[in-house]
Amino acid sequence: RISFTEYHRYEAIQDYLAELASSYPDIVGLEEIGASYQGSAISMVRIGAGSSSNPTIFIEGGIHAREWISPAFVLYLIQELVENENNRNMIENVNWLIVPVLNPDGYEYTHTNERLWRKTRSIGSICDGVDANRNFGYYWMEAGASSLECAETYAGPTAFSEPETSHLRDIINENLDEIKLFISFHSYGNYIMYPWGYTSQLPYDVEELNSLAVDVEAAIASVAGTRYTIGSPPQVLYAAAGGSFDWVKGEAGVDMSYTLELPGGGSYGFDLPASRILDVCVETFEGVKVFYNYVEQQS
Ligand code: 0X9
Ligand code: ZN
Repeated sequence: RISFTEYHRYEAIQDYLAELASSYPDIVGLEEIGASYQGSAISMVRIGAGSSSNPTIFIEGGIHAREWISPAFVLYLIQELVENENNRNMIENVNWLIVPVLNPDGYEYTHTNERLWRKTRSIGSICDGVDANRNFGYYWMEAGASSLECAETYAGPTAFSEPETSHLRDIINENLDEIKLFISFHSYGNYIMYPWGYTSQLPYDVEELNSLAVDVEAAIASVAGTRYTIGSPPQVLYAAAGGSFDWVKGEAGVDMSYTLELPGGGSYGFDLPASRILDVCVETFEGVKVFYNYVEQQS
């Protein structure tokens, strides 16, 4: 088991996932999608208690190193899916592919060296690290991304220069037939965003993306009154190309693709106090149930 009263180091997260896979071999699979730049295994959990051809929801956490509530929530989601009997339908009717920490090198660096590190840890010529959420190859570098190595939003020397983003691309491509919905978890600011990040133009199916987001927002708000803002990144935040969710929709063709910015707190917004983890997890899980219901009803 793992606690939700503190944030965990990468090794503890990996140990928890291994323990879960060995305790529930019939419903939990643990795979390595590849190695990070520094050689850590990037894990993906496969959860399902129904047919392997069931529709699948893909969850990405921890792409940005300092946004600790993202992996924390994703681990809570995993625990609820696997260990809470009341959620059995959620794994009988839908399969889940979940990467809790896409950027483990950066995540560890925020624990050991620099709490507010955002990027990967690939070595550069002047500065290290690439913003993994500017590194995906769909209108790469078109907006809101920097070509300067030292910038916080450095998009990298080329699209998919980072092993972390190229592994995510490959594992999504390998499971494309089943993936019906994608969510990337970030913090902070309470936003439910859908594509496009790279342009202020809206996708052809914006009405469907928006109406599901409205239902998710209402479900989250119903728990403790936490409100989210809904829209595309240029509408509600800023334009930015190279995000995973744009690539997932535009290139991989998974139409229902979202980015959630979970609530902030602490001194910098990214350092939500550990005492707040569980409340955020409980309300956010209600939102994920709505995403689940949508996918289940489509099938
Ligand atoms: O800038 C980002 O990548 C996200 N915000 S954060 O504060 N978590 O860094 C916003 C992502 C929205 N998606 C894109 N614009 N691609
Ligand atoms: Zn982020």
